[in-house]
Amino acid sequence: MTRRVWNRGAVLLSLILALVLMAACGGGQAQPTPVPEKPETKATEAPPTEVQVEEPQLAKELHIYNWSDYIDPQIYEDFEKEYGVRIVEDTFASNEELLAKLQAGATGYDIIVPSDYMVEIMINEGLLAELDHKNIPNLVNIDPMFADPPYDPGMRHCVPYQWGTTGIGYNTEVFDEPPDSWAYLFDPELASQYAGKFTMLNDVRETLGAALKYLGYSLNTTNEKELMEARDLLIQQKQWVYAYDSEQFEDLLVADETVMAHGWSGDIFTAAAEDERIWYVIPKEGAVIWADNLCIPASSANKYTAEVFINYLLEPEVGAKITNYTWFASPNVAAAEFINPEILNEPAIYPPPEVIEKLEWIKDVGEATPLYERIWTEIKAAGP
Ligand code: N2P
Repeated sequence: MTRRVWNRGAVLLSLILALVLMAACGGGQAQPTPVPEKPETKATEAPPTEVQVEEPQLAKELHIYNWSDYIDPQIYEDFEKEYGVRIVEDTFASNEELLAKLQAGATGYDIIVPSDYMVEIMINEGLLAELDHKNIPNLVNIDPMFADPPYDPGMRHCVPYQWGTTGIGYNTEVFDEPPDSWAYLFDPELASQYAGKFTMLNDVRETLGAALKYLGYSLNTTNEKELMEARDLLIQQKQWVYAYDSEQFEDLLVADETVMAHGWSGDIFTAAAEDERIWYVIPKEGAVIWADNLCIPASSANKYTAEVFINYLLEPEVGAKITNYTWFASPNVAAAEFINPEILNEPAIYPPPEVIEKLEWIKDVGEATPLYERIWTEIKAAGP
């Protein structure tokens, strides 16, 4: 639909300007300057310009590139029923996979879900569109704590979707005490006891990050010596690792293939919801805190529809539906009253301030990125 906006506004504006000028020049005294009722138009001149404003139409389909198991599929169906837009989902397993896809020129995606540090990288590479906030009035529902993230000030490009931590999922029947230290995964004496029985995330920053934390370093270090130490530790650990996996680690725990998993809070808690033997712990040395975000690639042809969908996801009930399915924490404050209290009151999902203090955000390591990548490739290629 095309809405025509005639230039009545312009006429009104000139009238107001004229009146303001009159008042200013005449010190309040009325001046006899005639104000034309409408601009004179000479016969040869073009008629007053029309401003044409495109009223956006909804696309028929929206393509979302998401992490696996990261939304209640019912939400896609409800959105289609309400808006007539079919959602097509494709999944990725790491931020680096998502970045590589976009860098390779993939253009079919309308919504992507990168984590914090990757948002910053993507903004710098010009891969993200700027959001039109007036199409997303439900932004008011975002917790002020998440509304001005350092990686995307003022949410200019993205809207926080879910947040959580990266820790250790485990089978409570196998452990007398919770494995609340990275030592369970890295100390040769401890880790060897669980040989072939634990997984590590298939993720350069997360897995190097866990090793760095165990060694007492920042998981954003650019110090080559520290990074080499972490590399050696991971190569040593490899003999006890069942698999590097970011999509099935929770299922492997439930299936008794493993007894421990380096993994994301919500994924472990969804497993715990179906198998009471499973639980999750944030290692005492500290761990990763992260937030994933809904962003629109600069290449999307359906930006308006993507914004309408993002706004829909921010509805309080819909926001709660997401968290009630994923068991990750929600940045949507208005959703809280609809969130399962078991989730809301779980300190391992919404950690208390003293735990949050020990957590570290992954940051873009800039020029050290190729070094991280090289180390990761070396680890993956190492025997056994
Ligand atoms: C969902 C994975 C969450 C991604 N299965 C953590 N950034």
